[in-house]
Amino acid sequence: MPRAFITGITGQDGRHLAEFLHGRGYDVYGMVKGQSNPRAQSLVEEMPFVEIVPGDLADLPSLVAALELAQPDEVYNLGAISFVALSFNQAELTANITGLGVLRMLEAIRMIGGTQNNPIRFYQASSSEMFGKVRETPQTEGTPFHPRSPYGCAKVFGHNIVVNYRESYGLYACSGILFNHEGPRRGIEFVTRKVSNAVARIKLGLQHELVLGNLDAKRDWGYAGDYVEAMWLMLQQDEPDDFVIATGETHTVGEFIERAFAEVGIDDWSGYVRQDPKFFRPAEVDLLIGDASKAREQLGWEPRMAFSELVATMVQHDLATEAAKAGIAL
Ligand code: F7E
Repeated sequence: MPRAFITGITGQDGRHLAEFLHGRGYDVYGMVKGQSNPRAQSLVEEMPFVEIVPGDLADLPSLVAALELAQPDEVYNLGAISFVALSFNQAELTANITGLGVLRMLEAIRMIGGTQNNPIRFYQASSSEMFGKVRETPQTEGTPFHPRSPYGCAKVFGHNIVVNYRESYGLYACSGILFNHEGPRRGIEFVTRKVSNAVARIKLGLQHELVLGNLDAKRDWGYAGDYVEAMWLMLQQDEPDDFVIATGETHTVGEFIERAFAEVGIDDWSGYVRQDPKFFRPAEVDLLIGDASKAREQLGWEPRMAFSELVATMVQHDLATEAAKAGIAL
């Protein structure tokens, strides 16, 4: 059985990827940091097939030990401080984990290596946040980077060091430049899930207001379940390369809100939404829209879930979950 090692396994993408790889017959190892990590406990309950391995992206020896234990064929580095807003407050931590963590993982792979005929293949979770103040629209693999947050800066470092290790040491290392990808497993701090959850609670009478920041920012939102397949496809090619993964459609935060309220039959949502400067960022990424032609042509990858279905799926999931928690029959 092929063996996969995933950092960030307790996050949205980690869980989707673990499920996907398990379905393809992989033995799945997931790196979890810290002592008595509650997210690890819930992962074990949700996905008992995952073998938990201790390790921390801030600690190179722990990464070497984790790889020695897992003996993977494929390593997926999804671990990061991934919340852009937080990265402004914890810039050094973000640089260390989201940026230097990639370097440490690559070094650990060089040390363990895998066999010469079967070297470890490495996937890095690069991000559309690297494009930041975009230099061209839509963004492709060739678009210059102009990050707008400590998170974006750290991801640029991670991306460049992957290219450098590929060119310097011949590692099979790929970066997926993933645009925003969402779903019911998205953390509540991200705007889509914050909105879907609040809309569900407002519909159920459990909440009366939704407080947000910038409603004009535009994002290319896809479904996380579709995007993990692209990660895997990148590691099945003859040669390692980097790929943009996106839907090619962009929507404002305001449009997401509108669609989410419409899903529960509320057409005039203005009375429920308030803006607060505390949710605005020191520097914003105004517009993202990706061109995934290379992934379509070379990987045969396509996004399956459209924007309206994504919003509906998230709202319906949150309606069911919030109603069950509150003992409300739908
Ligand atoms: O913000 C605006 C906010 O936090 C989206 C991460 O997965 O995707 C994600 O980064 C937009 C921004 O995601 C609120 O200003 C308005 O313009 O959901 P988000 P993100 O920053 O785009 C990329 C590809 C990654 O790599 C990241 O790891 O929504 N916005 N009001 C708000 N955002 C939040 N979170 N909360 C608000 O109240």
